[in-house]
Amino acid sequence: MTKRFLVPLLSAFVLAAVPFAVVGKAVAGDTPAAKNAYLYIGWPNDGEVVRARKFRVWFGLRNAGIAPAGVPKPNTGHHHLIVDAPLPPFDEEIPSDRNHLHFGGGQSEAIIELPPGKHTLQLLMGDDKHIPHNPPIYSTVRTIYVE
Ligand SMILES: [Cu+2]
Repeated sequence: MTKRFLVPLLSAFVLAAVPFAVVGKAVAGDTPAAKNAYLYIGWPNDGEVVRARKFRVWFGLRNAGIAPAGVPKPNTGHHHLIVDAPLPPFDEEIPSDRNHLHFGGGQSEAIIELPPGKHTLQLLMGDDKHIPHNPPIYSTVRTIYVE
C-alpha cells in the first residue's frame, strides 16, 4: 500500500469516528430546564466599582423556581455563583470550592468577600444533585472591580 492511498483512508476513518465521540459524551445533566428560564445577576452591574470587600450579590431568575439542594421538583434548581472561573462541565456535579459557591438552601442573594482588584461573577443553576440542567441555565459574566 502506498502512502498516497493510506492518507485518504485514514482521514475517512477519522471523520467516521468523530460523530460517535460527539454523541457519546453528554453535554448536560438529565434534569430538563424550565422553559424560557432566564438567569441574571441583579447586582453588581457589569463594570461596577465595588467600594467594599464584603458586598451583596443579587441573584435574578425568571420563568423558573428555586428549590433547596436535595429536593427534586420540576422546573426548579438552586443557585451557584462562579467567581473568577470559567463555567464548569455541564454533565457533572458543579465543584464546591472558593470559585464555585453553592446556595443549596435556596438563597436568592449572598454576601461575599473578595480581595481588591478585578473579578468575574457568573451564575449557574444546578438541579437537586448540583448538576446543571438540560439545557444549562447560566447568566452572562459580570466583571467587577473591588476597591
Ligand atoms: Cu449546588
